[in-house]
Amino acid sequence: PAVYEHLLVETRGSVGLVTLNRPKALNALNLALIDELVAALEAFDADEAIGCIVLTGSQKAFAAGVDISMMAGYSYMDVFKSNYLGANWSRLTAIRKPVIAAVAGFALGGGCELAMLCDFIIAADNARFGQPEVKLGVLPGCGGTQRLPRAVSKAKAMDLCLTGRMMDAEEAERAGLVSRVVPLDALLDEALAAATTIASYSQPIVMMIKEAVNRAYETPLAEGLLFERRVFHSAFATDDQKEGMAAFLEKRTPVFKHR
Ligand code: CO8
Repeated sequence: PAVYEHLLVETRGSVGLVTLNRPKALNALNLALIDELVAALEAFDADEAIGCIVLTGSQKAFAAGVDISMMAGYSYMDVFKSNYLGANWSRLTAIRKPVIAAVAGFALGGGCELAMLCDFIIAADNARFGQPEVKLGVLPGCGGTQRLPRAVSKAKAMDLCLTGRMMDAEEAERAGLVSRVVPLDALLDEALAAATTIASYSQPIVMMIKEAVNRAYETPLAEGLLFERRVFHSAFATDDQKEGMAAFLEKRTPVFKHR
């Protein structure tokens, strides 16, 4: 993998691991870091040998938000004309392989939004989530007001966005924002194990699952169900469906062709 200034990028078998690495600023997201993140995720997305991606930060912070020192001096025209953060954020949502966020420590503002943009979040027991933008005289701008109420309840989303308070890992799990909470020391192993499992399955099928689940957020139920059925039918055009079902009947482990 390429070398980046604000990221550590490595592979662990069939898993691509991206670690946000701006420790002096608690991984605050500046434009250079976000450009690098897009490049690193797109490179793994294009790499045939990679089946799943894990995005993580440090033990102290996943990311404490978009870089405030960068934003402080911007005018309306600066952010409007550059479509500030808009284009890159859209590219991150276009990654087709699953991306797991492994979150320890602070995931605040843009950091919380970045975690929510991933396909699911595994949290360490010291994780803290929040949308503190209100304290800075702005509002969440990278999906917080939209993804948070879809992930938790309206009540919880309003509470977090309006008060700017932080929610700990236990509360985040209860609210449905994170899929599992694990001890801090076990976080990376747990995320890599989940990613390795996903990468052992048929890659096109995994992509279809991601696409179909995401569809649930874009369409009325009837349309989503129709989309799912069409994609389900198309799975029967793959040799991996033949292999997966044959292996079950023969009581052996499947060896998927498209991994
Ligand atoms: N931006 C820039 N620098 C940061 C940020 C940040 N978001 N967060 C932390 N840092 C820096 C601190 O300034 C400090 O630097 P230095 O050592 O040079 O003074 C260093 O990281 C360590 O931080 P602290 O000393 O503050 O560490 P503490 O453990 O005392 O506190 C906190 C940790 C509570 C996380 C605290 O740092 C904090 O409150 N940070 C800011 C959190 C925040 O408000 N995040 C939201 C940012 S706004 C945002 O993300 C909006 C996105 C929408 C943009 C949409 C555009 C269209």
